[in-house]
Amino acid sequence: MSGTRRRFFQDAAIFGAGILGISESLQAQNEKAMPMRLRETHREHTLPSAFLPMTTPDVADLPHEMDGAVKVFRLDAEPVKKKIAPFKTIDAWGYNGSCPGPTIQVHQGDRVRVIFENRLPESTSLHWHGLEIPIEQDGVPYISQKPVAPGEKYVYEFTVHQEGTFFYHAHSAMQEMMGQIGFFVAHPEKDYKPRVDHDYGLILQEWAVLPSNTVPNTAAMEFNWLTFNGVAAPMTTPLLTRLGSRVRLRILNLGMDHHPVHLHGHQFVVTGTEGGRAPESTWYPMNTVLVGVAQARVVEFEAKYPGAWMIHCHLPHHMMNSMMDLLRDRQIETADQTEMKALSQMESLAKSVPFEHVHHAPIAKDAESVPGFPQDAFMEMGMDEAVEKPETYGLPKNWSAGMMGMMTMIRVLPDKEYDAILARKKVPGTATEHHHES
Ligand SMILES: [Cu+2]
Repeated sequence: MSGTRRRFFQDAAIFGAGILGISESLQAQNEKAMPMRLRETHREHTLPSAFLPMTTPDVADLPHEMDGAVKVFRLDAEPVKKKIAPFKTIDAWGYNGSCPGPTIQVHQGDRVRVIFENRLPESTSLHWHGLEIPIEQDGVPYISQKPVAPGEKYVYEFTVHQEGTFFYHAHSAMQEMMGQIGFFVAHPEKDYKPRVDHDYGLILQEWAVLPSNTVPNTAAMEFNWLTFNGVAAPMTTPLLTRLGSRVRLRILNLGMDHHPVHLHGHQFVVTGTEGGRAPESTWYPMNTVLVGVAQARVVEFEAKYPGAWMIHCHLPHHMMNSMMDLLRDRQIETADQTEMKALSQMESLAKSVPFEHVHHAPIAKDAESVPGFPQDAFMEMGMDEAVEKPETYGLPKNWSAGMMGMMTMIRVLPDKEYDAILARKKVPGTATEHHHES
């Protein structure tokens, strides 16, 4: 098949049009009308498969060594001090100093060995969620193995014949709620079509941590801290995308609630689940996807519209940070206060945290006379400087006052702005720098 003809078939498939119905001249018009970035993407489709790793913002990848043809990973379960907001650090449990644990990325067909060490004060194990592997690798205490005692090692080894978004976690309920989970992504032997330019992963977790406490209450049914990849907004690192690129988002949930995750300004299709890639005939447009407990949802979309677009759980209580941590026993008082009193209280609290700024949206002159007031007034806290990083460069002043809880943003940036942020990142090739140049 000639190069032109191959591209024609691929483009026709990408546009979802009947191959026989498209003439070469119409195809040429389509290419002319496409933004430059999309045209580049199409060209990449004809190249041999280049590996585009997933980026897990705020969580590192787990490196591996090779032992012959076996990929060898080392995972240590251990307690982790985790800063989930500028004014809140909790005592979580995780792996290799990280909560959630570091992301494991392999390829379909890989032989994988995980040398696991338990540095927790109690027994544990590792379960490979969604993987079709022999029963003795399933990581369930007493059923498929003896629990791994504190100080002990255990070696898991299996061949990954699937592709998709999987995860590892302790197979002990309370340990799961202490944070013992991490991504296990199996990239397909042959690239998915259409290919994407950006691939991001988010792990959804919830925590019940009382004010002045640091240890999550794993038996609680009400949660006051909601995180993406172990941090609450505005500490979540924005996802950078190039205008005109195709984006994949893998969203993984392990907690007590199902989370309806909503994307602003764009429609997406669900291209996969925790079971792997979904056939294209099942894709339909949506912008809110319910990610149930123990599920993964993989969505893809074209980043068509420039801007800083929110992605967040839409449960109202999951779009908040726990003010109780700041206000403690004064919280009830605050709801009954005049504007001046509430404001001065917030300002003095902000200084102790430290925030560099307290945002205060205007209220009506007669606000105090309206039953129900205040609701969200006084609660917004700007902390732009406290959470500043290259990925937040160029956002409007006080942007952080609008970001709380299980929330992050996708920044759709024209090339010049995208490249300017990449240039600000000190160590290229890590964190969210993942654009593949070819
Ligand atoms: Cu939620």
